[in-house]
Amino acid sequence: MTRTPTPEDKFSFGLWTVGWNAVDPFGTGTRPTLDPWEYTAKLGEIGAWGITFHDNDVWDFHAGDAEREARVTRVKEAADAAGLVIEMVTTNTFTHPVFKDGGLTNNDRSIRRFGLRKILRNIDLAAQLGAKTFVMWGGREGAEYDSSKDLFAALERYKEGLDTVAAYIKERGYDLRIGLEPKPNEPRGDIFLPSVGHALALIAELENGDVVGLNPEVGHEQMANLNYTHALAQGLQAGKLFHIDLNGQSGLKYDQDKVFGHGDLSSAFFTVDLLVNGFPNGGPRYEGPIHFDYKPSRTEGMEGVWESARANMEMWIMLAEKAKAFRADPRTQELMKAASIDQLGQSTLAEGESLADFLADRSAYEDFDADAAGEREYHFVELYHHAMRHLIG
Ligand SMILES: [Mn+2]
Repeated sequence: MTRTPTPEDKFSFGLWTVGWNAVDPFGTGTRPTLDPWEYTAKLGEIGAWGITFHDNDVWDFHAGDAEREARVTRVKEAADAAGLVIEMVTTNTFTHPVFKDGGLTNNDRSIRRFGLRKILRNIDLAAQLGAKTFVMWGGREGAEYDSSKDLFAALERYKEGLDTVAAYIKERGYDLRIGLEPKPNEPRGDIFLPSVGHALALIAELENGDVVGLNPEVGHEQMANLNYTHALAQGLQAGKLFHIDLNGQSGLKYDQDKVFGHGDLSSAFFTVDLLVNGFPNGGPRYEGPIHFDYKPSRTEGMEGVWESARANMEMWIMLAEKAKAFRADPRTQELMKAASIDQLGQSTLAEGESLADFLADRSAYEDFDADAAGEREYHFVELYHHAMRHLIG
């Protein structure tokens, strides 16, 4: 490890990440399953700052109130003992067969009402445990067959469900915000809200959208062949980047959930560059947890589980150091200037310039030498290559 993680790094892990026993559609588990408080204690030992969980990572779907309470208490005590915060809580509306056609968008109205109640119970728990974010990943909200859904009604029910949860948070006065987690497919053939852009569009239509934002995941955007750093930027621009899920993905495949940076390393570098250094011309910043949503590969035993958990944090630390050095380098600043990145921060019309002024400005159009401007240099390749010098030089 380059240096030891500190609480200031705000590294957090889902209990389901290190807790995955590696069952997949083709094989049984390859690792033992520990109790959630054991994973909690160990995450504290390796330097995490926080933990997150789904309801059913801690207690069984069929558990009664007493068992639920007892198991939550044990996790909370383990977190307190290890100095960990519980920064996010989320609901499992995907494992039990009742949710095979989704929770909020299930064709069966009684299942939608059940799903919504399951979510609201966890809102109370999240607030009680001091979590600030409530992630909603609608993994089963979708379809395999286009004939199976009234798509308009499904999107209306999605809105209704989200608005109901958001209204509940506001009515109770909880200091909690919802983070929607887009994903294009898997486990459904097509999942609703497949990308950050789709989620932002639906959030804009909500009555209580002020407490609803995003939890974008690296692999989920990359599975749709989209640029994760661009997704974060648009979330920030909309004031909606409430939480992040970092992991690694190697191109257009199944959801690999590899260690952060183990996949598209240069994309991970620019993700960290944005999160650590911010936009070059200033703008909104992400101040939330550095949350890892990865899975230790099925080939790994328990030693590999903890090696891979540490690898996520070390990857962040290494990339953050390199990203800071890259931006602080005078040569980088010179190349950014040569690329006119500073000009992109200036408004296209001048302050107070009217449309009439703009139309009267002959230098903007009539006298503008487009051929000469078309010959200008940007040095974008050299600037990117300079980043690579910092990354691997
Ligand atoms: Mn994933």
